[in-house]
Amino acid sequence: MESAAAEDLRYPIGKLKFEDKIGYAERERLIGEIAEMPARLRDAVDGLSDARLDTPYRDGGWTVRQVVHHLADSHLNADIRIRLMLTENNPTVKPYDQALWAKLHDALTAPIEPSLNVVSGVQERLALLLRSLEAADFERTCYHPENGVMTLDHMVAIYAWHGRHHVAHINSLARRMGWK
Ligand code: NI
Repeated sequence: MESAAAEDLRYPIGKLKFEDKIGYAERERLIGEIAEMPARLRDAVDGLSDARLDTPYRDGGWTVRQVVHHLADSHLNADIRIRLMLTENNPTVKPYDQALWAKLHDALTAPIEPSLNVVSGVQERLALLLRSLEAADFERTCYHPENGVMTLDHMVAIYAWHGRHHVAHINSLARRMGWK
C-alpha cells in the first residue's frame, strides 16, 4: 500500500468524482475549465529551464516535459473520441498505451512549445464545440473497451479533471522545489 503522502503527490486534486448526470451550471463550469486549461498549463511551465522540465514531478513519475507532451497526446485523443461520439452511434473508442506514448523519443526530449500549441488549439476547439451542443447531446455515448459505456457528460468531466490534475502535478513540484 502506498503512503498517504505518495498518494497526494500522485493525486494532488484527488480522483475524479462523477455522478451519472451533471446539470447545466456544472457543465458550463467544466467546459470553462477545459477552455482555461492551456493558460493554466502555460503559467505552470513559464520560465522553466530544460533541467527543471526534466525533473520528475514525484519519485518514479513522469518529468514535467513528459507531462506536457502527455497532455497533448491525451487531449488529442479526447477530441477525436468526442467527435466520434457526436457523429456515430455509440462508437467504440481506441484505448492507447499512454505509458509507452510517454516514452517515445519526442515525449522524453522534445521542446514543449509544440505540445503547448497542440493543447491550446485542441482545448479551444473542444470548448467551442461543447458550447454549441444541446443538452441531449451530452447523453450521447461511446463504448470504451476498458471502461464500458461512457456518456459525453462523463467525458467532459474526465477531461476537465485531467487537465487540472496534471497542471497540479507541475505546480505542486514547483512549490516543493521552491521554483516559484
Ligand atoms: Ni494523464
